[in-house]
Amino acid sequence: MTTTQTRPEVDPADLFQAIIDAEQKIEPHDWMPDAYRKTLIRQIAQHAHSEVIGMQPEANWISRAPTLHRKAILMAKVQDEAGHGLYLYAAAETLGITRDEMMELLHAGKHKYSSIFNYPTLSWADMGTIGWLVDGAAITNQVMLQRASYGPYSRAMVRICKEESFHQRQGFDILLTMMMGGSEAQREMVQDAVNRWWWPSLMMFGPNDSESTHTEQSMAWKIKRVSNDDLRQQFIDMTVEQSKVLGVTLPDPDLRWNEERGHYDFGEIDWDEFWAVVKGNGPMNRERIENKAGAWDDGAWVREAALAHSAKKRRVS
Ligand code: FAQ
Repeated sequence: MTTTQTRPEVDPADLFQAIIDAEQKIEPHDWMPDAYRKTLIRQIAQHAHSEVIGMQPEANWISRAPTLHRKAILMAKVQDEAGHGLYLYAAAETLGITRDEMMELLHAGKHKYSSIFNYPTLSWADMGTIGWLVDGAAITNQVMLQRASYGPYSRAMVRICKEESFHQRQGFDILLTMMMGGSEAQREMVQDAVNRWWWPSLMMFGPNDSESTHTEQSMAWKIKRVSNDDLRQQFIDMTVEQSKVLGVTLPDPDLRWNEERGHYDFGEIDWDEFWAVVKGNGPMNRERIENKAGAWDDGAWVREAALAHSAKKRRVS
């Protein structure tokens, strides 16, 4: 004789929370709250756009790299950033948004990208400084994202972090070479670049925790694991020590070790500048978006040809 057993109904919201609590991953076909999906699309798309727009400031120096060796490394780095964009766009697509939609939103100014890429690259020392400070800040933030609760994002971040740490090292190496073996003019160039990039790098971590709209909820969902302020402090503590090895001065007179806190104290960030850049009024915002949208339009025929080719292949097989 068989008995019919009714399984107790599992509330999908409870299952979602149980997966998060158990430190397991949410996967594309799992039920998820709409706000979780929206937050991920916002953050991952913004991150993907940053990687791709971030190619522009460095591409500016590929044709002017001082040696063939440096040129090859810089080209590889810029290509890596395109690859990071691809992993991230693919991760965002698993949440139900298309790549075309993300591009449209970016080009229309409705999607953000990191504030840092709206500053100009004025000398070769900027290439070293971007690697050291910008990739350094990016990796400080991204190490925690490897443990993000959304599986495709977390797995993309594991691959990206491996490459970012190489990027940071190559930047430091450019600066060390200029500082140790360079002329006085080259050392001044490094100091000037560090003066310009230091504060914008600190802004990459986002507003102070008290002003951050998303941190609390994103941490509850285990998308973010560490707050903006804690990551910024971690970055400063690490970077001050590295600046001593390089022999550069960080442009903050309030920077000093606080024995009691066990951290470096630092000066006030210019949040007016940050929000102006985020809202589209930084030195390079217009140019960056114009270049990006122009490249998208110029590449339309490539996308059309690729799609036509794959449609034909499907018909043949
Ligand atoms: N720029 O509530 P929160 C790289 C916005 S990749 C512009 O704290 P959340 C590699 C934020 O979207 C660099 N906007 O936000 C590379 C929100 O506005 P919304 C990119 C910013 O998301 C190196 C509002 O402010 N990395 O560098 C910025 O919890 C070299 C309130 O902020 C990532 O995207 C900003 N800096 O925390 C490539 C990492 N900060 O969206 C080439 C992933 C905040 O409501 C060369 N993202 N906002 O309109 C994250 O970890 C987070 O999204 C944060 C912001 C930490 C960026």
